[in-house]
Amino acid sequence: MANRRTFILQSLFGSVSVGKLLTGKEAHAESLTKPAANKPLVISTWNHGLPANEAAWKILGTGGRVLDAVEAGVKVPEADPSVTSVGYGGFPDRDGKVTLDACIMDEQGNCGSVAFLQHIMHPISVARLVMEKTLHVMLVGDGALQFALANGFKKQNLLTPQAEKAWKEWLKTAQYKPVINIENHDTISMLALDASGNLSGACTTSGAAWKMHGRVGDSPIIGAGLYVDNEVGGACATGLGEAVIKIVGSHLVVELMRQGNPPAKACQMAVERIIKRQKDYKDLQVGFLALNKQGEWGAYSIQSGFNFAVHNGQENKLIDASSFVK
Ligand code: SD4
Repeated sequence: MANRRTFILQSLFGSVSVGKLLTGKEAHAESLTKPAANKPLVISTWNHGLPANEAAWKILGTGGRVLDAVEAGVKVPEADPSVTSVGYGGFPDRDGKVTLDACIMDEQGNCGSVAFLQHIMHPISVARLVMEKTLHVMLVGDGALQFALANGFKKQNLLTPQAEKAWKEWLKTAQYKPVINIENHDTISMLALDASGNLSGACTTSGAAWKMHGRVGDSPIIGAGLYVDNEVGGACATGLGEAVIKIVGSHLVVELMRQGNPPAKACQMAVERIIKRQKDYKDLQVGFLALNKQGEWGAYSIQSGFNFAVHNGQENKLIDASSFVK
């Protein structure tokens, strides 16, 4: 994370909603002045969104299915041991167990999810199989593991020496407090739009580091960590899952876009909903990222420091989200 900020570029789009509350009318007027958005397009959360977008683009940019693109994209940080908030190498819970949450949603509104899954490096692919091969939306814990193993996934130790060392360090005080923008919660959430205007999304995480054993966050909850409606757009979340679940955040952002709000404004309104409800908002981070059917995107977070990666075929760059607390 030390070099996160050195990579950050502020784009024209990113500066649209910086530092002021826009009324619905103003935000709409601003969105009309934006240049025509490109399709296809892929966006994802945090620094690890850059390599994830590259992998997604290989499929999206060559006319592949948008669902395949988002799955391939988020598999990159899932397999990267240096990303300590997703998949292999993710920080464990307070008992030293790496437990993973993931979900995926396609352009037809189909969705699949796994939660509290252990020992499987690619929970996103298990979530996709839940969607495609079962009558259910969500499998958790041992049931999800059995399903994965029955479908050819390999059981692996996901606790890397680095994550184990960090956990043992944490055990010395064993104090649980989510740390804003620090590695203990940096989910990858990805949204993509293909050339013909179809949307899909994926979200995968090891959740909050040092969480209680059995804790599930927003990331595998359809409507909280991710939501895609092919008529309108998609949205996804990062940050403290409990705060996102309480407002069913991603579904809220999509519904706000349905009412005519541009993506950045819809994300901002959802953050303001959290701020209104959570007296302790100064101590927590939540960021929303959204993409509409026209290829317009936007983001907003409670605290500064949330960034996201946008790949439009010409460039793949990191952008700072605007935030409520400057
Ligand atoms: C969770 N929302 O488990 C996830 C963590 C996260 O950025 O998003 N981190 O609460």
